[in-house]
Amino acid sequence: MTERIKAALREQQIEVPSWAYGNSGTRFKVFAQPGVPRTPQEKIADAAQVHAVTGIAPTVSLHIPWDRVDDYAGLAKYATDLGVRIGTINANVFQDDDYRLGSVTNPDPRIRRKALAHLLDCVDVMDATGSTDLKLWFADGTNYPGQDSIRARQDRLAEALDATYARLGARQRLLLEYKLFEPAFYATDVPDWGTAYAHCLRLGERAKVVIDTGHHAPGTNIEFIVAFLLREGKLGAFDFNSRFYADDDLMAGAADPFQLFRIMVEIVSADALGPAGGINFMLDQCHNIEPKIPGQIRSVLNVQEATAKALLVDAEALAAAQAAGDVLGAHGVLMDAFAADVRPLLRELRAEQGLDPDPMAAYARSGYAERIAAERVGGQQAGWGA
Ligand code: LRH
Ligand code: MN
Repeated sequence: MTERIKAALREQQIEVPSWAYGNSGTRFKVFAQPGVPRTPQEKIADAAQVHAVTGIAPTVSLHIPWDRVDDYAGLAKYATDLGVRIGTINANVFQDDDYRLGSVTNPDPRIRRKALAHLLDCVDVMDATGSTDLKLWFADGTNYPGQDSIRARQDRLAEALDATYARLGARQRLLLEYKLFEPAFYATDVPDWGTAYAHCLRLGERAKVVIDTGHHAPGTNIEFIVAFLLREGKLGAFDFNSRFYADDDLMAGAADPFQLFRIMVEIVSADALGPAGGINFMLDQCHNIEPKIPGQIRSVLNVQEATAKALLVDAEALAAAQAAGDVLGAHGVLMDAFAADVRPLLRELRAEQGLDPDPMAAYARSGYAERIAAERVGGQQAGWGA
């Protein structure tokens, strides 16, 4: 049992977002922090620290233009020299004045062409970095009933998705992310998993859905969506974070560790944890007030702990209780696994991998935080540039 669990955990890979290392906040305030990166290279260097102490965060997602450079192949080399790889490329068609009424769904064909051009540019970036995943999240939507035709906007969206999908290389995937609301407050053009799923079905095999755990109405059973999309072979990735209210982008597992566990139970029971499962497990978070690199380390550990607990579920006993209609018995099997303290097992696993059993302590002892605070003086700290 323990060896099986350790073998599965050794395969686990979590992708961290470059933007988590930059300044972030809310409309009320973006708090600057000492040592925050000024360049994509410095963001990647910080992400490499997370992989160095956890051993399970080998890839970094980029966001274009936040991570724009002249030489993307050079940036990919810089990453591999630090022991990590560039992962998913995120397009950004939500921060230009032209996109006030939408990007690919905008009533104005000139603006739609501009937005599509950016999506295609992001595929060029993927060709240069060797990335296989293009992640598309659209802020597109309306604020007032009647503002635009819901149906016409779907036609425009489909047109842009078709053109982007047609541009992809054979090994490349399109990951479509949905979100219930914000920044649109009446109708969002990709508001829920059903809309994303329908577009991905039409597009083809290499179009998959992204589940951002902060993008649902309160009370949504996210593990149901996970189980359903897994069954359809249409789950491509997660944007893990947690929330108490809306798209709070807090640390994964911080607000609701039981939900993260239930999601990983669906992943493990579908044997979709390893790279062969084709699911990209990403973090999508903002460390508005807490130190960013330790925040990322804590988040990676939270996903690892939820996964270890999910791997502890006695699948045989669960199936037997479910088949027998033993409601409390079946529920109890899951709760036993959730109640388990997997931290000793994870410390042992890290020691066996030549890592410090306590990644947070290892990072604190490294002096990296003090070094970057001293070195990174002047220049423009990275942020969302909103
Ligand atoms: C939108 C979102 C999307 C990213 C952005 C950073 O809320 O989840 O995944 O592009 O955050
Ligand atoms: Mn997201």
